[in-house]
Amino acid sequence: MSPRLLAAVVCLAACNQVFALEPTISTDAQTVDIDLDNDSIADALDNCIDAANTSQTDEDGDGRGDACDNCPLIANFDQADIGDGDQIGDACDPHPLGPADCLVLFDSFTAPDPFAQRWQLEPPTTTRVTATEGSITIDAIGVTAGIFSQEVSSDGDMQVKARVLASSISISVAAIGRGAVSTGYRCILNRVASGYISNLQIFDGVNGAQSALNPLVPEPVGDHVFLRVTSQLDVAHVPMCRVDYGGAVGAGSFGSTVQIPTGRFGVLVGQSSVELQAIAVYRPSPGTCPTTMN
Ligand SMILES: [Ca+2]
Ligand SMILES: [Ca+2]
Ligand SMILES: [Ca+2]
Ligand SMILES: [Ca+2]
Repeated sequence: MSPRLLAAVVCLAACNQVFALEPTISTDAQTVDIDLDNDSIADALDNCIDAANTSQTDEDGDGRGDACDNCPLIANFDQADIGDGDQIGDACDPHPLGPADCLVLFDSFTAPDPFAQRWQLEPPTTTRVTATEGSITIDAIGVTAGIFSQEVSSDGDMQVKARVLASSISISVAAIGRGAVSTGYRCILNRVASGYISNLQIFDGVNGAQSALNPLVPEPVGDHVFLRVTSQLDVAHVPMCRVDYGGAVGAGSFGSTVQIPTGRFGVLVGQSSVELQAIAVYRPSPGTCPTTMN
């Protein structure tokens, strides 16, 4: 064997070790990191393969990222949208059998900075609202305080995921007009200091507080509540309220037609401290849905 050939054989045996090279000769497609939406998350790991979402946030923990989840606040693993095919999942669709709806506002409060652009404080000068990464805390011990959206719809459905921090609570999900918060309508969840839900009230600017909705079975409340107010198009704008807490659900509708406000939706808290984790607002969809704020 010539000296040159001997050197080549030795190198073939040892060069990979000398240069710490890995034997990576493969063009197999399975070894290539495909990233269709170019968000730096490989499709094999991406919870939205066709929507750029580097943050991968998944508010409801159902494996679908918020950016592509057809119900971002409700775990719906099957993503079923059988009723009307409007891309709003059956589990959260204000009108699951039609007409079509749009998601016009979704905020999981991942960034404090845009908060001031999307939400107004109530009252405007309150210091009881604190925006942090991932949540909004409303400290309303001794006062009433809250947040309201910019105008997003003249009719719609608001869904709120919250965590109660204090033992007593009055939390409202509301749709209001441009004027005072007494306009429009509210669904009010009351909880007494013993830690039991007392009732779910409805309130509108014309009739004031109405009787409690369907009686709620008293039971200890978990840390989390899910509140929802819906204006039902199919029954002449009679709003509905719904609350899910622990293992129980309370729901009911207003007794009469309520004047539809101009389109701000919000949350008011009284005598309690509440952490808002995410809010979604839907509206009926004549035409193209706007870009969602999130
Ligand atoms: Ca993605
Ligand atoms: Ca999800
Ligand atoms: Ca979902
Ligand atoms: Ca739907």
